Amino acid sequence: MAILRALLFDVDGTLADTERDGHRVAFNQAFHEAGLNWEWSIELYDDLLSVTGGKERIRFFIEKYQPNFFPEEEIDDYIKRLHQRKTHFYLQLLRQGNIPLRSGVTRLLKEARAAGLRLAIVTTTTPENVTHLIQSTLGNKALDWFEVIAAGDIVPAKKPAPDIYHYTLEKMKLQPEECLAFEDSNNGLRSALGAKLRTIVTTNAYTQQHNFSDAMLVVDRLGEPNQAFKVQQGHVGQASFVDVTLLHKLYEQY
Ligand code: XBP
Ligand code: MG
Repeated sequence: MAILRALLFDVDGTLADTERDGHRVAFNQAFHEAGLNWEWSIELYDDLLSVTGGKERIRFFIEKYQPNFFPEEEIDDYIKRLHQRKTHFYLQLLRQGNIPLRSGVTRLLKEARAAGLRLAIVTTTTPENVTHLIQSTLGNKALDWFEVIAAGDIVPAKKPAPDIYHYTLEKMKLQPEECLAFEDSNNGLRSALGAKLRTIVTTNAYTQQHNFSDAMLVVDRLGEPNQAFKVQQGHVGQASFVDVTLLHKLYEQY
């Protein structure tokens, strides 16, 4: 029988609420700098989030909302350069320390380490975004907590494709039944399920209406002893926040 050996974490929306006040703002800063009059509002961004990956999201936006936009250079190069500036602005926001980790994340990571569970990051975001977020919230040494940081263009097909999870499992030499995945969105859940992973979803403002019917547990946050989660799906017994004991229980029941 398999035992639980590792926890695999998505980043955007799961470790931190990075989208509305982080990525979205950085995209707008890059557009402004490039002299474009594009403005991604909070509402519009909801639609744009249906596509994962920043470069892919810009392309989707142009095709859907700016069909007559033709830059002087090759469109791929244009998007790439614009996205590099977006990353620059996003890293600046992270350095300012304005993007905290979500409720319960730091505690659960520490508990998992103490319990000997292996950890990895599995995300579509650019690698520097991950390292800066971890360093700015948990400190430089915390990068070593993660055995694998699978991020960005390391696999060509981004979530909801399962490729990034397959890549991580292969690197860690683990079977899907030995892991739990943590996600916040339908695209993320589909990616994890595609790799046959049992998945816990923590919803956020952008994703609370998504379909999570095949998740093992759906809560509005991991929570803390003094900050209970709201359960939308799954059986938690008396628990009011996600800790390693609850993870083992869910893992065995599911
Ligand atoms: C997250 C994303 C990311 C960010 C932007 O999806 O889609 O692309 O919005 O990051 P998930 P980059 O949480 O499912 O991994 O601009 O660096 O691509
Ligand atoms: Mg996410």
